[in-house]
Amino acid sequence: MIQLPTTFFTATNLTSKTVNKIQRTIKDLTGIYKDEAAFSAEDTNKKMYEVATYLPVAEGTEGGLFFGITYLQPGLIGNEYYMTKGHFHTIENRAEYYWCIEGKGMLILMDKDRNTWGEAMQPGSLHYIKGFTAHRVANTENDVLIFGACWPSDAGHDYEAIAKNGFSKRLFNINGIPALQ
Ligand code: S6P
Ligand code: ZN
Repeated sequence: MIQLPTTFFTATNLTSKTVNKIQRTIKDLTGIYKDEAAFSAEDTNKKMYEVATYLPVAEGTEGGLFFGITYLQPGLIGNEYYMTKGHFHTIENRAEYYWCIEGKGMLILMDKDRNTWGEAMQPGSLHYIKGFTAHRVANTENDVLIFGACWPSDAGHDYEAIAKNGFSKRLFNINGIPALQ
């Protein structure tokens, strides 16, 4: 991770007719949270996050780049923060950049040997996610967390491995402090 000046990326909106928007609700995170009782007490139609993407070439095109901004709501399910589903790339060696625009959170990373670690996200933090590394973001504060992403257009998303086996560590809110354990 390197720290950029916070004025480096200030855009929080992508407006163009070529921008797609994906919305994920709590239901889309089924099976991911540890506290199943807390999960089933939630309104599963509530919005968890939105992703605005600019896809200038067809998905799967070799050599192109995609760009996206994720808007992740604040909240807890049990003691676990609202977070993205997380994925490896289908072409596993494909890398990606994330950078934090607004809010605070934790980028949770896991390699193929299931070693898991976190990088704190705050405005201006730039994160290089190397290939073969699963990535997920948790919102650790009370405001919306907004972060940008840029990834190869042929990377693809493999959600299955994470949906099945999860990350080897979870990020819990322990007395108000994020703890990866
Ligand atoms: C795409 C990039 C992001 C995520 C987004 C939502 O490679 O990593 O745009 O798609 O942050 O996360 P997820 O895990 O639901 O795709
Ligand atoms: Zn990715």
